[in-house]
Amino acid sequence: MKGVNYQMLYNKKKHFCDLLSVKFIILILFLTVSLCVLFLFAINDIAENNIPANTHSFEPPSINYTLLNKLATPFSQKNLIFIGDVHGAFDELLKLINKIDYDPLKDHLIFVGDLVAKGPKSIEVVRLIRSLGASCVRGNHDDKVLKWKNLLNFLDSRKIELNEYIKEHNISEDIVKSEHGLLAKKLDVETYNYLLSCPIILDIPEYNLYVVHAGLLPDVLLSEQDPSDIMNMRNIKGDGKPSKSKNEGHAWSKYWNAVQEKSSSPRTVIYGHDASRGLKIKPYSFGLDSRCVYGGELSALIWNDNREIKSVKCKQYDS
Ligand SMILES: [Mn+2]
Repeated sequence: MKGVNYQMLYNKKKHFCDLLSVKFIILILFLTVSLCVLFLFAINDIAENNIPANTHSFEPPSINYTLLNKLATPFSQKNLIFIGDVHGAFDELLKLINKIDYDPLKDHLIFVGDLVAKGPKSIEVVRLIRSLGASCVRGNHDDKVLKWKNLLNFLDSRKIELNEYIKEHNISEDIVKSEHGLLAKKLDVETYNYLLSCPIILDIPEYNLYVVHAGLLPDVLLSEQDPSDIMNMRNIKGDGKPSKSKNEGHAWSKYWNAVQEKSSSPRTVIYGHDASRGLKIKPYSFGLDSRCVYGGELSALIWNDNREIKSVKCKQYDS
């Protein structure tokens, strides 16, 4: 009898051990699967937010954009007034708005981008033009501030300090004090959303117009052009590629005009960005950056029969 009892005890113990090892294997499997899922989530997060690898020349992660918007009909039926690169020159913008006798019931303002940076009152400029219901396109400096704000929002949501992030990614500490980073810190939600809403290209079909910050390639479909090029180009090189520099190739507007002259449905581009070339009026392109922030002028193009230009003098805020 004792033997049988031992046998039963042994069987129970064996059964118990088997049960334990099954539970143990299930636990290990569960932990492994959980870790895999967490790892996949982390990878996905990093990919989505495009967190950069260790770098000293830091560019914040990219941000969403709208490539092309059409100007809504109620606005396109008003008098259209295009304004060049403001770059935070708030006082000069007020003077210009006064000089053109802006009437919100009759006129619609359209900004060619680079509302912010270099000048003293960037946030005030964006708040003002938002309150006026103006249209805009995204400039290269607006884009930099948006990228920073996007990064700050991301860090905020993860409760990570910017300094901590900078150290972790081995990024130079000067980056924290960059102008665009500091402006991003001051952007409130409404101002951020307004800047974010400015498309890369504004299409005004009623007048066969495109508005962009820097330029367009004449022989490439709009949907296939690089937003960064549209916000940065000055020239087109011999190989047909755009360039930020005006020292290689020729002004993009030269090629644009040549192509439009032969076109049965020519399009005119209104743009800014090229302060070094200043106000540049051609049959199918209007360059409106008249160097306000460098002590030049802030200019408005009134889209009447005379294509009238009105300008105000600016203080020098940058050199
Ligand atoms: Mn620019």
